[in-house]
Parts: sequence; C-alpha cells; structure tokens
Amino acid sequence: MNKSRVHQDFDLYFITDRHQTLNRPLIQVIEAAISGGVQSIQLREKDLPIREFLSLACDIRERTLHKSLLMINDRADVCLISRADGVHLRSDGIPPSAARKILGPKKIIGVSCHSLQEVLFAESDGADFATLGPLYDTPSKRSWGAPLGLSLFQSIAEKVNIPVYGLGGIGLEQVQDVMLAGAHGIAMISAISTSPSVKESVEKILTQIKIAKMDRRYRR
Ligand code: 3NM
Repeated sequence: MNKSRVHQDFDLYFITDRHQTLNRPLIQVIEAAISGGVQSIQLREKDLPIREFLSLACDIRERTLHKSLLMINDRADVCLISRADGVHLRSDGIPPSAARKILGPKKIIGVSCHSLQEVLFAESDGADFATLGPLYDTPSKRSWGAPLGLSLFQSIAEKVNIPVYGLGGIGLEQVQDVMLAGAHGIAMISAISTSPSVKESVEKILTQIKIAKMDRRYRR
C-alpha cells in the first residue's frame, strides 16, 4: 500500500480535551503523554475562545517541538501562526484541497471520517490521513449514532491507501483488535487523558500497537 503521503508517520494520536483530565492542567497531561512517547497530538478544545486557543497552540508548539507532531483542529490560520505540523479537519468542513491551498505542500492534513464515502473523499481530495469512528460506544460522540464496529472499520480501511486511524471508545484492551483490523494507528482521548498515570498508559498503548504490528507482519 502507498502510505507515503504522510510526511511524518505516527502510531498514536492523542486528541486533547481539557474537560477530561481529572482536573489536571492540560499542559501537564500533554507533557506526561510526550514523556510516554506519544508521537502526535491534536489540539481540539473546540469551546475555547479563539485567542485562548491560539495562545495554547503556541505554548504547546514550543513544548512539542522535536518531540511530537502537533495538529490543530479545524483552524488552518492557527496552524500557520503557531507553526504546528498540520490541521485536523471535520468531514463537513473546509475540504482538504482548500486547506492545502492555504497551508502548502508540507503541512499534514487529517480528516475526521465516519463512513466509506467520507474516507474516499478525504483520500481523493488530498488528505494525508483519516480518523474513522466511532468504533465503539463513546460518551463524547453519541451524536454520531451507532458505533461502526470492527468489521465495517476493516472493510473501509482496506479500500483506501491513506492511513486510517481507529477512533472512538478505544481503551488499552481494544488496541490490538483495532490494529489487527487494519488500522494504521490509534487515536484516543479518554484512555490517555483520564488515566491517573498518563505516561505509563501511553507506554502501554504504544507497546500494544508495536506487538500488533509485529503480529500483522507475522500473519502476512
Ligand atoms: N471523534 P475517546 S469519536 C473526538 O468518531 C472524537 O469522529 C470521533 O474519544 C469520531 O477516545 C471522538 O475518549 C471521541 O472515545 C474519542
């Protein structure tokens, strides 16, 4: 498969939600995730006023520099100003090709997808990767309706060449199954953010991903 459009590859995608940090400052959770080895972070925080969002993005950029990729939810302008690595777009928002015009060829563009149609469009319109979910029931995304489940996820992921990350309701126990269903990697909020020991949780999740990748190679 041609996965070459991702400029910098990553296995684990931590999506932030400062309302799910067990009352710890978001920065503290992010730093712990980085020390556990997380390779990509999406600053989401949709309810933050834009100036606070921008200032947080700039702060996190400094802390993530040379350690983790930083993706900005939805806002290409914030991505450029904060020198983040890319944007993560909504499937019904600015299309990847339009974001590319603003961001140029080097920034990474991810898209949140919920169906085969959305993943096919993201790929054809120039996205570097997609998240696909919700895979399992997750309180933060009940509005997306029924979870996709693993077999639908697998059949969609097989049909595209861009990397597809599993998202939604994934805990440590599900990581292997999602990877074996063909996920390029894992995206998560609560399994990392609500862990009392973020660094150790990230380390354990990364180990599960590594084992699944070796297992996949062995099964081929
Ligand atoms: N997007 P958790 S599911 C932000 O399906 C988000 O597009 C989803 O949180 C989608 O890892 C989701 O705690 C929430 O289940 C993921």
